[in-house]
Order: sequence, then structure tokens, then C-alpha cells
Amino acid sequence: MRGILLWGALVLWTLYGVLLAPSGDPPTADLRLLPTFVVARPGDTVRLEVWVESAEDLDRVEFVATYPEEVLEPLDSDGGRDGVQMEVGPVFLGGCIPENRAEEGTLRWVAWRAPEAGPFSGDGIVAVVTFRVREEAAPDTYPIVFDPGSVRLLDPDGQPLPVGDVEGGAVRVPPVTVGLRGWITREGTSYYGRTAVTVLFYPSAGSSPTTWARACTDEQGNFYLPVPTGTSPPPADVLLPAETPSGPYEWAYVRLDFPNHGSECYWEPLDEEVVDIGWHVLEGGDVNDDGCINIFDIVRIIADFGERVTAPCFVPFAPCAAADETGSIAPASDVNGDCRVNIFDLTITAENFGLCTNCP
Ligand SMILES: [Ca+2]
Ligand SMILES: [Ca+2]
Ligand SMILES: [Ca+2]
Repeated sequence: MRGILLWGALVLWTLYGVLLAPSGDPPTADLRLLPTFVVARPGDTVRLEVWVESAEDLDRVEFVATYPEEVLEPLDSDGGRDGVQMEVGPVFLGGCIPENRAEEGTLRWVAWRAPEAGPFSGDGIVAVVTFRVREEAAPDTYPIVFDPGSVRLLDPDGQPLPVGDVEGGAVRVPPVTVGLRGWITREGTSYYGRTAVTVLFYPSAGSSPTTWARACTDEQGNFYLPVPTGTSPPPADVLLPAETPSGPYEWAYVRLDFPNHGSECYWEPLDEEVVDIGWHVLEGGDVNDDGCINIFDIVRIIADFGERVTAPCFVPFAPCAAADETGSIAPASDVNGDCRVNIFDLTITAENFGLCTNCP
């Protein structure tokens, strides 16, 4: 019995393949909002495009979408028509637009192609809505959602075309970042103080830093760096990265430095009230400060091997000066800051052999 069922299933499967496979699934067209995710602050405007994708023989598009009215204010693109209108996209330029409203938390759209233009196939912009983020908008992520039952794509005969994906988007209003924090340790020591955390603040991707700040870690390696309120371009000796990341954020470029250690650099988006850069361990061994830990450092440590000064000593480092600099100065090749150059410094350096900094 079981064998017959299986056999029957196989026959059906084969028939399905023979009868239906050549025609394939009917093509579907998608409707989506682009970009799907935007970060904007109160007062900013965001431009969201309604795209139709993989359309075939499209003549008419209808949709309803909702947005949070208390946060987003649509801007009118048609002063000659009552109410607030979306911008007409290239797919419907010159067409007939019986419904185009962006009001009371709802986007309503009904449009026909211009008859002389013929039906549309491919990917194109149906409409564009521009929102202003209201001043009183609270930090949160706000969705813009198509009502799936409302989305209709029709051919010139008024026949519905199969609809595939229908995807809305979201506008994130981030909190104002007031500070950055993190925990920075170093190898071969339990004293983690005085690592310099230098931060460049970028107002957007692709811009230049408008301000900067520096903090030093405490003995446990923790730091908290308040975001400066004014603008103050970084001094010339703070090197800028060659490229900025993309994405809809304000960015911080964080640089970690300590003598005889490889510097580390990170991009961090500023989308939290306090941005936590997490735990980072600086790699020891770059005693000649050329950005890499390699044979030149080993050679120098061996040359200085056995040097020692009386403890306590301090590692000279102007950006994060020691609280008490009356003691002795650590030898130049002392990687772990224990006042002598010995096998521990050599071991740390050998373990990190080949590493290079990712900082400019
Ligand atoms: Ca209007
Ligand atoms: Ca080196
Ligand atoms: Ca040492």
C-alpha cells in the first residue's frame, strides 16, 4: 500500500513537472520602499521612493501605506492641487493620477500610465514621498507599512498582475549621543591606565570631522568620553582616515594609542545615547613605532635586553600623562611597563609578530 502511494506521488510529481514546468511560475512584480532604513533627526527631511520591480505590462498601480503622523510630516510636492501630494515618479509622469494623498498618517495612491506611453516593464519609481521629522519626535524606530490588501498592479486591460514582495521601510530617530565608553586592556600587565582614546566626530558619511575629543583610560582600562558640544576641528597631528563608511549615521572614528603597542582604529555609528565600543586589547611589541610588530622590534628589544630602572617607573606618553611623573622613566623597549626589558617583552612581541595597525 505504501509503495502504491509513493508510486502515485511520483507520477503526480512527474506530471506536475511535465505539465507546469515549461510555463513556470507566473512572474510577480514587487513593490517596495527605498531606502528601507533611514536614520534622521528631528528637523531632517527624508526622501523615500516607492519602487515597482520586475513589472511586466504594468499600466496601473494602487496602494495605501501608513506612517506615524505624530513623527513624520509629509511635504507637499504639488502646490496646485488641494492636500498634500507625493511626487510623481518616472513610471507615471504624464499619466493620470486620480488619487495622490499623504495626509493623516496614510499614503494613498492610484495612477494610470499615460496612454501614449504604453505599459511599463522593468524596475521604476512610482512615487516619492518626502517627510520632515517633527521636532518633537522621540528617539525610536518608526515603520512605514503598505497595507498588503491595498496593493494592486494592473495591466492595460485592467487585469491584476501577480504581486510578489510588498515591503515598507522604517525611519529611525536616534537619541542624541552624549558619550562613548569602553574597556581597553593591554597584554602582560594588570595596569590598564593611560591608553589614549581619541575620537573624531563626523556629522554624516562622506563628510569631514567637525569636532574631536580625547579621553584616557583609568587604571582598570575603562574610559568615558563625553561628546563635545561645540565644534573644534582636529589638530593636524591627528591623522584622518582615508575613507568614511557609508550608511545613514553620524559616525565616530575612535583611535586607541599607547606607547610600544599597535594602535587600533574603529568606526562607530552614533545611534545610542551612550555608545559602548566594548572591550579591546592593544597588542604589544611595536617598540620602534612604525605601525607593525616585526623583526625590527625584536632586534631592538634584544639590543636593550636587560635594561632596567628602579620601580615604580612610568612610560612617558604626553597625550595621557601619568599622574605622578617623579619616578624613573621606563626603558624605551619596555613593552609591558614593568621597568625592565626582559623575556616577557620579547615573548609578547613574538606572539604578535606580523601584526600591523589599521590606523592612518
Ligand atoms: Ca498640494
Ligand atoms: Ca615596529
Ligand atoms: Ca618589560
